[in-house]
Amino acid sequence: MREHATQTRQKLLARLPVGALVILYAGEAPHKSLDQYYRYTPQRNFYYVTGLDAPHQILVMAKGEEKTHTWLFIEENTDYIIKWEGARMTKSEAAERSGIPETDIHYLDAFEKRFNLLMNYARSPLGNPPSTLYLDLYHVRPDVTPVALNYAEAIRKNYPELSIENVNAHLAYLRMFKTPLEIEYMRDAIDMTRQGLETIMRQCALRTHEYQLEADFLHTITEAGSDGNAFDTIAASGGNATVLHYVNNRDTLSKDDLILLDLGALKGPYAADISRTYPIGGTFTDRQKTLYEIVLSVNKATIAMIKPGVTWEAINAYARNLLIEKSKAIGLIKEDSEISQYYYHSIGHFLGLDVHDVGLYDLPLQAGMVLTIEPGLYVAAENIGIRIEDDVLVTEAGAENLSRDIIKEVDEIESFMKHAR
Ligand SMILES: [Mn+2]
Repeated sequence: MREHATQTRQKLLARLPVGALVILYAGEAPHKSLDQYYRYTPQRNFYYVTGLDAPHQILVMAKGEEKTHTWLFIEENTDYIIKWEGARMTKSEAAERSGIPETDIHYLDAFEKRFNLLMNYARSPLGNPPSTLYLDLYHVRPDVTPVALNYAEAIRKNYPELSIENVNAHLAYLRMFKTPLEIEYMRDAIDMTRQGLETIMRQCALRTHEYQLEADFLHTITEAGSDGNAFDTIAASGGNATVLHYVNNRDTLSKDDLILLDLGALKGPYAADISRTYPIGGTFTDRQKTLYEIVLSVNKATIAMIKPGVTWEAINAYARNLLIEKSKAIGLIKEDSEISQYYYHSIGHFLGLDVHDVGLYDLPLQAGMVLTIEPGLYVAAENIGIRIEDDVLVTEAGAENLSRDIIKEVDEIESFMKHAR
């Protein structure tokens, strides 16, 4: 990731004006309960420009008239930390992984002094101190203060002359275009997801509850070296599958039902996001097959239209119209508008460091983007929910389905489940 992180820092600085000061925080694990904390996961924008995944670190980049300065501030090891939590990343490790020279890496207690020097008119190493502070001002909810504003509170108080801008939009733009290294990570994440789904197909006949299949998946991807689930696994059998974000997974499995699995492995911090729908007993009923084939044909036809220049609006309209046409043909609906009872989400989203990745949805597709294509049909009255989701890379020539090795044809699934044991 060193080359990659170095290049993303350069790309980001190239987009910003002279006088820009970027501060990105690695964040920390949120509190869970009493003395327990959630496991740390890197702030994706911090990871993107550093390749580092340790908490509390701070990246500072300042763009001057003639030169730029990049500093990284990291935690210092203490006897206590070494004995209780394990040694923190050293300066040389951080330099090796981020591409930031070791001489520009300091401990966190040096931050204030260095920052004040940077802001000093007479002595700033940049000549002129920066004028605009770029922070990641992503709002989790409109009424929740972005965490970067809290972290930067002292800076804002001491230097009210710094105007504040949001660096999030610049990073969101850059992150849409995946580099070959990022695509390799995502291929690995998808392949581990394939292995997990194959375990589920193998074990399905032996399992009595949804959560056992969730565990089968996590077991397989963990064994394969994954950093865990990219998001909470959806293992929704029967009518549970008509709830789009069903993650309870406590229900019993019934042989006559379908199970909808929406899950993904992480490779490092990169996500896969795949949905497959299987007959729990190993064989689709005629009715299940009819509905499944509709979703599958829309999945395949929509993937086939992906190429540079196509818009999200066009993809959404195409998939929805095809679902309408095919649902009418089997008598599921009469009027176009009725499709909303059976298909109530959009066709997909960008995928990358975040599962619902950052990006601009009004921009026509361009090579290097990775997106999901996930049509579905949810017929609550029949306890049937079907979604088939693949991860697709836009290429110069069209598109590559990165998850093409995860089987989805009816006969392939039935044959796999039949011969699995
Ligand atoms: Mn998805």
